[in-house]
Amino acid sequence: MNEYFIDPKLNPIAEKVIADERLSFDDGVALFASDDLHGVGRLADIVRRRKHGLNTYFNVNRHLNPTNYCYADCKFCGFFVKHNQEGGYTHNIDENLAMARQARMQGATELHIVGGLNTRLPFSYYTDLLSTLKREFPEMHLKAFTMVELDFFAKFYKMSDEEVIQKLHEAGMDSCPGGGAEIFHERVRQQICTHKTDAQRWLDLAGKVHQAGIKTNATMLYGHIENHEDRVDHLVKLREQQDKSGGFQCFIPLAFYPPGSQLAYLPGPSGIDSLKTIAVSRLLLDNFDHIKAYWVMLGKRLAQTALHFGANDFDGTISGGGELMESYLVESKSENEASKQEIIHLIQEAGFKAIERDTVYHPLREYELAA
Ligand code: V47
Repeated sequence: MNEYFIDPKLNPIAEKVIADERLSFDDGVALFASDDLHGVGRLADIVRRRKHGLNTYFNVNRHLNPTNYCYADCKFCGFFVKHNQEGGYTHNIDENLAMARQARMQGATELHIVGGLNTRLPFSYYTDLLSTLKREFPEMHLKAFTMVELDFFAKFYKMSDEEVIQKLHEAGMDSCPGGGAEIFHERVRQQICTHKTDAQRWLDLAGKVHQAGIKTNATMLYGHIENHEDRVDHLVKLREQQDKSGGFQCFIPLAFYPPGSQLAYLPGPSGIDSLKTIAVSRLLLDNFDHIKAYWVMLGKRLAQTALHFGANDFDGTISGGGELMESYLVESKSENEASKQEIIHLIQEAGFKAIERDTVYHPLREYELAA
């Protein structure tokens, strides 16, 4: 034990954290290897409080998943369907509009729009979707399409990246979600998502989107076949890209949920692993403002605990659901619907101040700590 009350092996890392110095790849591996969960968490909490104090953000949002047809065949995904299989759907514009209208009536300020890589839709489907949503709900932020979808659009519809970004932006795309990053290491990608955008392309595209003045998020899917070094490699690659292009707002570690996927035989990450992963992410990603505890995948109780392990964002209410999200329901369906009041309560009960935000982190309403 020592002045930080942590495993002495973590002392050199603690010194760096206190001095606000950048941690190395090896520091990341050592943090993952440590059995001192509290120690790792306390270091992450120092950084979290330095950046945000007690502020903890959430928004009111809904997911729209326009189609689940996808050619990519990712082994971890329980959402996609191939064109020759049953259970596929593509929502027409009116169906998407009806879901958006319902979300707006429930106070949503954001639509999070992602779907499969559908080879039977014209590009105009996506631009029409965005422009119709924007026309009907100009005040709603459209957080739409991952780097994997942008890559698919450029290749499949034979456009330059810049053209794709410009056309979608003009149609109403305000920012991009962080999905599709999975684990960047090629050995892992070859096994879990071999047909998908590779790491360098994902990072380059994020850079191009940032260059166009558009914010994006970043994710990491953990708890499947990757090892700790792969996770640290992923985080360091994101940190390097952020140094270059600076447009990532938030990092979201995504806990792998095996049921329904081709990797259903795997156990998925434990709660301890999830808390440690959130903490190490907070510590390594010194140039990311926000770390999200995505309650849909963590479950509400663990997400609440994660606020003490470096996370400062709870994601949103996700009112009305979304088919992709429902493919990784960690808790029962009712448990997976959160009212705004419930999120505020979860944040306040954990000892933090709840702040409703818009997608780009402007505070909309603050809820003081309960007396
Ligand atoms: O890219 C797919 C992951 C991602 C599973 O940007 C799975 O604010 C766990 O990116 N178990 C999509 N994860 C979700 C996503 C996201 C979520 C919330 C907020 C934001 C944001 C982004 O979900 C996919 C993939 O990595 N995923 N299948 C699964 N079985």
